[in-house]
Amino acid sequence: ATGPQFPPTHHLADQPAVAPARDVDTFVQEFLEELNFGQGVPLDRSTINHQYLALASTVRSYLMADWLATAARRRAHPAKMVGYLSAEYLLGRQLGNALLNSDLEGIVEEAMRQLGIDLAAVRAQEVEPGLGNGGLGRLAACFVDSLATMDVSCIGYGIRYEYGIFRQTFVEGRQVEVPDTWLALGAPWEFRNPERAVQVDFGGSVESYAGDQGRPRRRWRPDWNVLAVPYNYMVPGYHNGVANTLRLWSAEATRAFDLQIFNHGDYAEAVRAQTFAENISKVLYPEDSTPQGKELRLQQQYFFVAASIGDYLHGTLPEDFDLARLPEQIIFQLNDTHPVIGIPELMRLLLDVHGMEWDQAWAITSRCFAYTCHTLLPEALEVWPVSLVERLLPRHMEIIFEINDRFLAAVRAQFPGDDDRVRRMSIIAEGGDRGVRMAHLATVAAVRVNGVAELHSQLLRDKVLVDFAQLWPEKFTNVTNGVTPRRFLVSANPPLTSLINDAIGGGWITDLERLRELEPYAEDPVFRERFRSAKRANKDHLNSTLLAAGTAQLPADHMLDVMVKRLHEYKRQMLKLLHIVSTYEGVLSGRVPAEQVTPRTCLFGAKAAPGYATAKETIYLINRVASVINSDPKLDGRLFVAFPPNYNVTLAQRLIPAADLSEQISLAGKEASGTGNMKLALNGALTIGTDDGANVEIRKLVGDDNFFLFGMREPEVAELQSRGYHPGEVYASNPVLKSAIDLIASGHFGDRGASQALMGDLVGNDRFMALADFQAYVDAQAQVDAKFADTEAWTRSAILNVARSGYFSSDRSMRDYLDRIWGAQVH
Ligand code: 73E
Repeated sequence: ATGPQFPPTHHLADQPAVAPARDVDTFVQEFLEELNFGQGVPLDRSTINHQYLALASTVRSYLMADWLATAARRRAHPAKMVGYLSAEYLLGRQLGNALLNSDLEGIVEEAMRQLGIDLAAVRAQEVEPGLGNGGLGRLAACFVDSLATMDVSCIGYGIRYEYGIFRQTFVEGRQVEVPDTWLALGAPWEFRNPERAVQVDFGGSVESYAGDQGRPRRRWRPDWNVLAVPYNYMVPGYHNGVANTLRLWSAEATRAFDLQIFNHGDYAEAVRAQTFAENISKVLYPEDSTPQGKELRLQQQYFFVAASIGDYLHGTLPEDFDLARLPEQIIFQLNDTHPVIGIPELMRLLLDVHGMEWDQAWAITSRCFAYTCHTLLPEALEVWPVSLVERLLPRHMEIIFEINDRFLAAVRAQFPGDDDRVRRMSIIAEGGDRGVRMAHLATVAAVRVNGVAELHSQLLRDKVLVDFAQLWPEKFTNVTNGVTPRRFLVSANPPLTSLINDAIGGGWITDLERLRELEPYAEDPVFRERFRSAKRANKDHLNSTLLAAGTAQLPADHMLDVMVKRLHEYKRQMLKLLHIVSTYEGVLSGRVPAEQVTPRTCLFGAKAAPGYATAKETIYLINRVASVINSDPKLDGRLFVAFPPNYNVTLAQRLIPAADLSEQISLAGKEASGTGNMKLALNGALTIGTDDGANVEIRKLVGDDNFFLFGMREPEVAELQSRGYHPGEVYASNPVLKSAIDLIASGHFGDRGASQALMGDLVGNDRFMALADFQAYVDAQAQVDAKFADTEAWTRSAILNVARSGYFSSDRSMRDYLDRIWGAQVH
């Protein structure tokens, strides 16, 4: 048997946990105890790190009673639970969030003041757990926050990467990646629980044997395994006494590590084998939206999903649970295709471990999963080579083939003679290298398939998964993404939060649509002035952060124009750069007098996947353009380009509240949703954006007067693509564009070779049609400038952006998942 074995639990008398008293004196005492007995130092010898670890442990002990009580309550009143399966959780710092949600901020500030401890410095000591790449991982973190705040029974399952997303540094303008050693100085938020470790098997072969009444059955004979050790994190709800669990798995060698090929009873080899096992959770793959097809990546996926499903079935459910009722107890939400191998895994457990027949196992499995797709880029869809799956997970490959056979039989029955349709829909991509199309497997098994914004869900139905939508129209639905207002407004933006609270009270924090009540204040000149002063305070705060990081300061009177997101061609950082360079070139050539340039600071934040050459060249170019523009006196200080390194959640929380303009300029039809767009609008930035992803919904809600729309719409993009797109013609026919590109290619910003190569690719290929949208973008930026010149009009629009962004709370997203997908009940 490969199922995990748990030691017996001894049921002692129920003893509710008691939290320490919520007063400053008690907190000081608890903190000093943690410092002395937990860290082993007296206050006067303690470093900032000691203080951070002690403070985190103290805050954690206040949350502990909630955590235990929530778990006990859920055991006593079992409701359908959400098992959120995600390979990434981009959590951001924990201390601030724990203080906010537990309402301990005031007590802690006073306690630290009394002890003479610099709370800001202590908070800055925390290294955020960067266990994700970008939007997909941050979305998972927002969702678990909202579920805790809404008191929905949820466990988040994922991977405790020893190294999260790399730390980005710039060396002479080029991105250099540094390993993220987030665990090095201590990990005060996690609870390791080795007793609930789950063995995860790999490799080997499958054999037949005679089961009950001589029935032929199959069984997996794996040839190596690792131990998945859970680390539990609390997920506190906002001011509601709830704390859910996030369970992240770490790979360790099993005690009797029997990887035969590595271990021949030789001690040194055995130790090496241990390292081999630990490799599985060693590092987060740093590619966002481009699967690497690496064996280790598939190992990671199976590792965390097998551990999670095993943990739920054999560790969380009561021992005598009737698995026929599994779909009433749990819904596993698949965050993209990364956890989709969980589908054949549940089938395997039901068939091979629990002895069910296929039809019964499938009836259960096909009601336990729902699938969220996050992309439209064909190259982002995961396809695993059949040969690899066969080698690593032979029994799963058999099960996938069987699922496919039965599925294709149903397709043939519905569409007789339509062989082409059968080929298109098959889970197995045929041809030289056969592959498993994970999105197809997910769609076949899931109760629901959702996209992440209205346009994206529409395109899924009409294009990417059109055959499936014809077969099962009722399976397809939309849930537009959202963001947690606790982290991205209350915590990140105290000046705006208190302004809002003064105007409409605090109910909006858990009911974000109530921000609508701010609408009338857009007409109040006193409120507008206070709104501007909140923005200024946020800019000052951002400046102090940039100063500490050794990055250039932002001039106070500039428009702060931000583009923060992963570096990807489809997001079109190059389009923004072309606008910057054309503004500069206009001044250089005398076409535009410097005094007509609106004072702006264009701020970029972006990591490039380490293997993504074009993205890295773009970063290098942005940095070179920045250094020339920032020091050219001809611009009269009116245009600055800032590119602080290592954009992450912590920096996002500083930057977003300070922004005036939000750049959301992806090629229409490519950005599934975006969530930075929501955070920026919610913090009062106006958007300049294409009709893409959630921009469509933002514009509808905030109104055309408060949004700068430009560029081709998705159908026009498709039309141009099919007609044949020739960027060289656009280049030749637009003199402003041509001058900007020529200036770059001339080597004006250094490294002529690199510049020419990048511009050559742009003029020759331009896969994401930046040139086609250039003029429309420049025109829209002129409208931005005109509006910014009218301070009162701009502020009015900014306030309306805040007031009308309540829809983008992840609380609303969670309600939509509950209504449209999970059918689970709140409470
Ligand atoms: O549009 C975003 C979306 O807002 C999309 O690109 C992103 O997910 C966000 C949340 O829904 C996304 N990330 C990935 N695919 N889509 C991805 C794929 C592979 C590895 C890591 C991330």
